[in-house]
Amino acid sequence: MHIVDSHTEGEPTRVILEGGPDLGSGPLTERAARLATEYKDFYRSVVLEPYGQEAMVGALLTEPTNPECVAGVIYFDAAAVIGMCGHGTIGVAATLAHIGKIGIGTHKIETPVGIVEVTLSDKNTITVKNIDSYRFKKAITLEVEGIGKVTGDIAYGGNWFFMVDDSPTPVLPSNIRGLTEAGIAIREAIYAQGIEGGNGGIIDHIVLYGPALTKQGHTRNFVLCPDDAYDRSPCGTGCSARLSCLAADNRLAPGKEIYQESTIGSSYTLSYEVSTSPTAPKGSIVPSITGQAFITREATLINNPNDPLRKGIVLGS
Ligand code: PYC
Repeated sequence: MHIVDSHTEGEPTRVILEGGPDLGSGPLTERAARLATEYKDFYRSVVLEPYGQEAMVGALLTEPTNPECVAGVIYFDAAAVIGMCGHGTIGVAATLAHIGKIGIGTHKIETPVGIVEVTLSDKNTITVKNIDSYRFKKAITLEVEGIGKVTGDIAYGGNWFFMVDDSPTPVLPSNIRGLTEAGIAIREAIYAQGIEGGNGGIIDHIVLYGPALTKQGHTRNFVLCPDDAYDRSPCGTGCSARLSCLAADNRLAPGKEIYQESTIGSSYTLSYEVSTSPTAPKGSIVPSITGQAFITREATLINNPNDPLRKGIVLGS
């Protein structure tokens, strides 16, 4: 399998250029559902150790159904096939530039949740114009074991997020374990209390916010992903969901830029426009996320049928 690895603001992406499963030529939602149900061992093996690494998101390139798009892509982590991935899209754009498929300028990429736009200012600096994003519910209070009451918004940015403005534990790089435990406890409370996103959407990403550690930063975030790894970048879909909440609360004007810090101190530049789509939910915005990706590896991934760990290291199952 031909792969290109990159990191976007510290968060790894592995793009499968060739050698992935044949998911047919139907809509990307169908292909993503097939990957999720029929090829779970395959996609997990790509990102789990020993072939992958912690926090890695995979991006399976596929033919787009829309001829205006330069590529179709389906994202996954070690736990699930996910709808969209902001850092992954920046990584995919850098990868497509690396292999000479796209150049400086704006290009469209098809994902299972819609078409996104990428603009390459140079081969590393990329802006993603994401799909329509919106806040679904404001100020939901949960009783969380070991923490107590936690209040957050439910918002959509290509994945479903529960976003807590005042993290119950400091958002500091020295507190990854405490943040991870708090994120998992909040996610368990969400599931236990039957809380969902729109149309039964599974809220599988948790974001905790704390004060920025730099002068230009708006806030610093900690993002727990479905595989329990934290996002080293500020999380593109999480930032999209966040922008929709800031817009809904009149805390940020359209077009105004802010800098979102990640837990490790990398950042994205964010802004939004009000969505004009007649089919978008009320209050939807179109987020823009700018960050940098760097290619780290181009390789052939060899999955040896005799390797007892070819499906990846899975502890506790
Ligand atoms: O950047 O949207 C993102 C993302 C989702 C999961 C990991 N990164």
